[in-house]
Formats: sequence, structure tokens, C-alpha cells
Amino acid sequence: MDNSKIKRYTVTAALPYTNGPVHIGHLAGVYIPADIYARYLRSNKRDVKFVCGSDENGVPITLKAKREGVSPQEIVDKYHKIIGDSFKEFGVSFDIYHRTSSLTHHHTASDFFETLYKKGVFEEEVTEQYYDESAKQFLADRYITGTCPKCGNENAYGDQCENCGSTLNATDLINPKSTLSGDQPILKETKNWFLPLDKYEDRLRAYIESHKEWRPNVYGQCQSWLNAGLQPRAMTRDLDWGIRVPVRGAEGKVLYVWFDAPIGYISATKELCDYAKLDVWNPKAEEYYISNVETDKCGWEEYWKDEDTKLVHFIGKDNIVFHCIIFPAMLMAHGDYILADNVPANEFLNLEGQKISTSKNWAVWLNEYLREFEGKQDVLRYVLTATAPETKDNDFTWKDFQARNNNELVAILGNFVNRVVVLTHKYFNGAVPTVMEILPEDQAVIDDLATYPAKISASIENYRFREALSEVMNVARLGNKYLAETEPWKVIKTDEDRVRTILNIALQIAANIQILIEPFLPFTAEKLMKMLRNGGHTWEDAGSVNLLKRGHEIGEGELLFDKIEDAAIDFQIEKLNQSKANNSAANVEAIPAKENIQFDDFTAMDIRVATIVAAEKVEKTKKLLKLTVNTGIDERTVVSGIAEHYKPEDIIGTQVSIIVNLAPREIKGILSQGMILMAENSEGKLTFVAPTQKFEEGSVIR
Ligand code: B3M
Ligand code: ZN
Repeated sequence: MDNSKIKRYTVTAALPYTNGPVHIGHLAGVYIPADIYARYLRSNKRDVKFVCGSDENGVPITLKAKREGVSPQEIVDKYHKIIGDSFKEFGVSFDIYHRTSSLTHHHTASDFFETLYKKGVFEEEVTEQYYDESAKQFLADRYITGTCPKCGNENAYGDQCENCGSTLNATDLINPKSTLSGDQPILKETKNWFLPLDKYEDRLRAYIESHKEWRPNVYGQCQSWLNAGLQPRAMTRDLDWGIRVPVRGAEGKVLYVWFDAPIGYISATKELCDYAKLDVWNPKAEEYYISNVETDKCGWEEYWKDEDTKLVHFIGKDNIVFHCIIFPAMLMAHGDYILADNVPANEFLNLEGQKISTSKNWAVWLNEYLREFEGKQDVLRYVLTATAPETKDNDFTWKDFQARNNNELVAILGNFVNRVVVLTHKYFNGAVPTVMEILPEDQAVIDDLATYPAKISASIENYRFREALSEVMNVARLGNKYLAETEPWKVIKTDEDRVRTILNIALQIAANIQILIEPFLPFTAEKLMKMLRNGGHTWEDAGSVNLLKRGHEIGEGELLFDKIEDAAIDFQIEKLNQSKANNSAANVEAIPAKENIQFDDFTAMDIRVATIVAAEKVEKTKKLLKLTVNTGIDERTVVSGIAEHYKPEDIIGTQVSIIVNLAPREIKGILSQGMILMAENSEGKLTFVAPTQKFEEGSVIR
């Protein structure tokens, strides 16, 4: 977008699911870069709304509630508070942290759907969807897992594979399994409203292709979806938690969470601006985390509908398709809205060489970090920015965290500022000395300093935050080098005037750092402001050596950072080891393999695909079912010990694998001709071993 045309910015950060606290992966991927960007824009006096909120609908929430035996409402209330509070404490400067269970959001999302419905955008279709018979519920999204048809990942969800990033429909999964009961689901008809993404393909392609400047990972993913061809996607779900579908005949259905969640950005902006418009204190301020509700006077529509607004979505890479394909298609279908100018999605952050995992507790949780490293928000902000997974996955290690704190923050930045402040107090009673004579080496430093703001701006505006932060650190390096070369502590003995010039310039460098580092390390900038008693400067002042006036009295020195000792790091590593130990204890030992057999032993078995055509309990037994199966060769009787796992009426029509040449045996007076293959887990649970798609009876298994 042409910079001179931009009047305002809408910056969004992915709405975290309210099913657990946020961890360093979320911070590095989304919230820190988004915050840097928003703070930078504010420092440049640009008009910006930075919005976020809790994603409180959808299956991730109901699943968590089920697991904990509480209501979904209890789950979202609990985590909305934990997440909101820790963002605030971490210095993430949202203008509003909203939530999608709010009335404003329900209305906004519902109206949006209705508009599309009235425009005839949706295709209304009855399709077969997976249904869990024991849970009596349709299985959408995360209620179902199975093997990804694209990459073979066995733990893909019903709507997405987190391994390869593909969006899926539940019916695409191979070996689908209900996450509620573990059973194989059945197909059952239900009506849903589909967004015909295929009809928007050309416009989406034109949109994406007009953004060749996007990060290659984002652009590339979009291209591959478009090239694969887009399919209509259901925007409604048979669930009881979420936003009701505002259409007759849709009772018991809610909006697909990925339909309503991005609209959450819009409703957050609405909430932010509308309350400001009314000029009243938000009565729900207790509930919401709103930083500047009193002063904001904006019309929300400008931030979403005006072509002069630059919209930027910060997300993690698993959310790319939803923000670059589906949400834009929704916005196009609606017609009133602008589209994102950029979607700087990050790759993933690993932890100590392993994928971060909530279920395995392999994570560094923000709320715990804030407790265990009190006052050290900026250390984590620094490390996660310096190692941000901008172009590829990256690894966080506690040793690296310690090293970066001790060798970079303490030794470079803290050390420079400390030396300047201490020397100014020592030689000039804390008053900024006058510049006397500028020597060529001073001028070189002054000239060098002047180049940084533009360099850092360019990096930030191109979403290269790592690079930007390393340039800010280079300003501190420049300061250290200047002091080391000019040696004021030696020169003071012979030439006090020379020291005046040196310390003035060094102080100006420190004041520049204060401005330049604020988007990245706001707590450090705040400390610097107190130390230098230097307020009111904005980005456009940076680069100057007139930030601190001569004679201005600076404040007392304080250490910006202190060393992190081994004990604190060992404690964290021990915590992770504990998670590891808990996980391996939870993994029951696999049964050792049996002795080798010869290939001929294997081929001697004749295993076929068969279909159960009749089933009944064997009288006076608990475990046995008498099955009649169509083997493709014949119809025969098999007695199977599965009565505790399957009801006879439920398995008629089910396909199974059967050994057809096992010598017949008489069981409870019935001649059993063959054996049905079953898988048994460590808890003795049984499930049929069957082809993953309907297959002709008699097909050979080999
Ligand atoms: N809650 C997914 C996630 O946390 C989702 C983001 C919504 S952004 C509109 O990965
Ligand atoms: Zn996959």
C-alpha cells in the first residue's frame, strides 16, 4: 500500500483460544511482533487500533470443558482472565482485549452471517457428516482426528492438519476417530451452509497476487491452496456451544468458529470505539481488559471499511488459510470491507529441540514465567524477538535465554547505559555537560547514529523485527565502542572539556536508545526515561544529538538488567525434565514383538475384507457375539468375543477383516468359521481392523 495514502492502521493479533494460558510459542509467533509494530506506529504518531480478544467458541473450548468436567462458560471465564492479565503484565499494548462470548460479538457475527445469507451467498446442502453414536453428537473439527490424506500425519484434526497446514473436511480424514469416545464414527445426514470458496477463487487469486511482497511462506501457502482448487466450506456446525445460526431451520446449529473468530477483530474494534463514542466508562471494564477506553474517539467503520486504512493481521503459520483465503472470501462476499494489506505469519518456535505441546506440558507458560521471573518481561521479549521464527522454525533454549541476557542485555545495553549515567554523576553531578569541540571521531559517531532510525523503521515496516532489534542493539554497541575508544575515565585527568563532549554525545546515544527500544522493550524504555528524566520524545526525534539539553539533570542510575544465575535456569530445565518424566510414565510400555516368522507363514493366512450382515448375542455369555458375515466367498458364522465393546445392532453393515482359512471351531455349541481381526490397546479396549474405505467383500488383505 502506498505509504502516503495511509490514514490509519488496524492491527490485529490472533485471538487465542481460551482453553489454556498462552505460552512462548504464541508470544514469539504473534503477540510480540504485533506489539512491536503497534508501539512503533504509535511512536510515529500514526493513528492505530491494536485489537485482540479471547476466542471463546468452538470445539477447543468444549473439549477442554469436557475434560475438566466443567461448563464451557467456566473454562472461558477462567482463561480469559488468565490470558488477559498476563498479556497486560507482559506489556502487550492492546487497545482492547475483547472476547467472542460478548454480546457485541454475537450480534456482529450473527449480522454478518445474515447479510451473506440474504445475499444468497451460501449454498445450503444436506451432506453426510461424522456422528459419534455413543456421544450422540456430530463430530466436527477437533472432535475428530485421523490421518491426514495429504501428508500422512496421524493426528490431523477434522478441519486442519497442523503438520502440513492443509485445511481439511472431516470426511477427508483416513481412519477417522471420535475424540470423545475413541470410536470410529458413522456418517449421518445433516444440513449446513457452505461458503462457496470456489466461486471466489479468481478474486482471491488476484488479491494474493497483488501482494507479492508478503513473506514467502505466506505467499507460497496461498498459492498452493489456490492451485489445488478451492472447495465450498461449511460455515455452520452441529454443536451446542457458539453463536446460533440466525436462520430458520438451523436450530441446534452454531457458526463455524473460523467464521466467527475473525469477525472478532471487527467486534473488538466496535466495542472499543462505540464505548468511546458514548463517552462513558465501559460498564464491563471489569470484565474486559481495555487500556484506553476513555480517550478513544473513533468510528469503528473507518478502521474496517475505509480504503485509506491499512489492515495487518499478525498470526501463526497454522492460521494462514483462515486469514488469507477464508476470511477475505467472507469479506468479499459481504462487500463493505477492506482486505488485509499484509499477514505477517510466523513459523513455529520449538522448545529445547522439541515441538511445544500443551498436552505434554512441554511449554513455557507466560503466567508462570511472570511469576518466576518477576520484573523480567523485557528479557523474554528480547530473547523471543532476537530468535523469532520469522522465516523458519526456531528453537528456544533456557541456556540461550541466559546467555542472551548475560552477554547481550547486561553486557552490551545495560553496561553502556550504566557507564554513561555513572560517569555523568561522577564528573558533572548528573548534569548533561556541554559539547565543546567536535572532533572527527565524534562526528563519525554522530553521523552513524543518525542512520539508525531509518534503518530500523524500514525493518519494522517490512515486518523484520529480528533485524530491527539487532540494529537497536548496534546503537548500544556503537555507544560502547565510542566510550572504549575515547576513554573518558582516563582523559578526565587531563582534559575535562574533552570529557564534556564525549559524555554529552554518549548521553544522546542513550536517549536515542530509549526511543528506539521502546517498541521492543517497553519496560526498559520506561526505566531509561526515569534515569535520564527524558520524556515526550517520539520516533521522529530519534537520530538527533539534541535530545538532552545541556544542564538537564538526569536521575539516579539503576541497573537495566541483572545477570541470570545458573540456579534459575537449572530450575526451569528441571521443570521440563519433570514434564518429560510424566509423559513417559504415561506412555504404557508397548508389548514386545513376537519371534520372527517366515514369509510363507504369513502368506499361509487368508485374510479378507468382509461385511457383517447380522449379529446377535450368544445366550448366557457376556463376551460373545454370533456374527453372520459376507466374506465375498460365502456367508458364514463367526463367534467373536466383542460383546462388551459393540452392540449387535450397531455393527450391522460394518466392514471387518477376517481370517477365512482358520480351522473351524465349536464355541458354545456354535460352529465358528474364521476369526475377525481386532486391535487391542493397553487398556483392553477393542476396535475392528478394517479398510479405511468401503471395499469389496472378498478383497485380499496382504
Ligand atoms: N484461536 C487459533 C489459534 O489460537 C485461533 C485464532 C483465531 S484468530 C481469528 O491458533
Ligand atoms: Zn497433513
